[in-house]
Amino acid sequence: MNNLRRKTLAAASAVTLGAGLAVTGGLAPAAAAGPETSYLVLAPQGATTGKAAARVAAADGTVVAAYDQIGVLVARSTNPDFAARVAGAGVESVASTAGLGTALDEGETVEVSAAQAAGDPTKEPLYGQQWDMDMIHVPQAHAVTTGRPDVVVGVLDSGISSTHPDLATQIAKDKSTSCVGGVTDTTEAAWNPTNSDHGTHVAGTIAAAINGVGVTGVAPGVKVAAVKVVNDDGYIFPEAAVCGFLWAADHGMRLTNNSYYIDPWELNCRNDARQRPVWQAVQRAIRYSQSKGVLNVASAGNSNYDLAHKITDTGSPNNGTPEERENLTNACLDLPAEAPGVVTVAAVGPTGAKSYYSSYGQGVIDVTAPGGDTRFRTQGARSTSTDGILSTTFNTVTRTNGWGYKQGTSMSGPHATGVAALALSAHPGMTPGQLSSFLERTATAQPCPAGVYNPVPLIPTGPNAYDATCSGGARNGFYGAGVVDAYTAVK
Ligand SMILES: [Ca+2]
Ligand SMILES: [Ca+2]
Repeated sequence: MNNLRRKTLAAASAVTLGAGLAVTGGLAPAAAAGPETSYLVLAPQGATTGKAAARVAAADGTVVAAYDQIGVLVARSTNPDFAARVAGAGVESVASTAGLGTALDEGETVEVSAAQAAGDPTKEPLYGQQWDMDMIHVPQAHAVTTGRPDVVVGVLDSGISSTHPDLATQIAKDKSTSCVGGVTDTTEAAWNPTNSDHGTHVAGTIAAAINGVGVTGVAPGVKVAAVKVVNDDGYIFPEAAVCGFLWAADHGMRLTNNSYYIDPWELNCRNDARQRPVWQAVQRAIRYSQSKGVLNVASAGNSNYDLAHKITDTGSPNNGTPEERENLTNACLDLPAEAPGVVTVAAVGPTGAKSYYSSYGQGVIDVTAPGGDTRFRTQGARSTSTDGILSTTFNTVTRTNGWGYKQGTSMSGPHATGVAALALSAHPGMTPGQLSSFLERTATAQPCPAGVYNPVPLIPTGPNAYDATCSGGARNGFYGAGVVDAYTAVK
């Protein structure tokens, strides 16, 4: 049902971590060494990782990152029996993350050319194409505040182009890092984009500068930090996400934007033995970040999926052969969107109606925001790029910066994040829970459409492919508490 999210994937060996076979002088070759594999090793909740680290070493593993704050180790080993050998006292659970990488839902970029101009936010040269900013009353908000530079937003994504003329002044370079592989690398090249400009687009929506060039972001007065979690094959692995949440928490960030998914099943089942440790590790990381004052914002997904009624998931894993899993229950969470305390954001198009692709679900969606809808105008027959979201881009082939359109809940999430950043600038001191409630309270409620909703019956995948039914009242499954509003959030 979903062509945006479950697109064809580049062939990828998910865990290619370099030459894994160490030569041990003089001894017989180790029997049956396998490819080097990454593992998450969890100490019991609240325990230190010392015992677990000793078990990793004894099992022919190497600890590449130790997250003592949450009792999680990232280890690598070529020993095929590593998981069995590492289990024991001091280790609550262990799971290989091989195959658990999830492809970034990249989206297509339609580039535009930018003229020069100067002036207030509405006079940015491309502002006339930023319908999204008008919709959430960004100009009115900017008359109050554009945001404070001590509010730093972690963009957990594919990196941010630090040479972009609309972003160069907006990046907290001292707080930016790569987390690919679960290990931090703070060199500027490491957190710049390689094969994807997704993070550059997201960053621009949050904080592109008011500088007479290109576009404006929702909160150009705040700073963004690149926290690169997408590897060069376009995958996000759980260890990278864990690293990203901890990095943001330990570097004073108040918000993170998460326009991605971290499990290949899309719906990660807590009661699945293989996936449970992954869920636990990510859960610990998110809980830790909340304890440090971070509000995490996540995209709902582009599957037009009712997250409140999970029955089957036929598309996953998206880095392997699809298998059908019956009877998924609500114990299966879309991570990080459905982790407790995370602001879950759906998408609307230029009319304010649900974007055809946006996932939904009563009790799951917290708010909605502009994500674009390039199909509604022709009932699905054709794509109209200008109904997408215009932001900053980086052409990974020509290595040049620019501006262009993308659509998706990946684009709506950063609007909500930007509004939260403005709110925090205008009303400092809110806890993550208070900020989340405030974001909902200041949103513009929007009622459910009646009956079966489908703005794109002519879409080539079939007349009913994007059917969806909204349930709920003032707060409902399509729009949550409503469309975020930058002005009511700062006035
Ligand atoms: Ca600009
Ligand atoms: Ca939520």
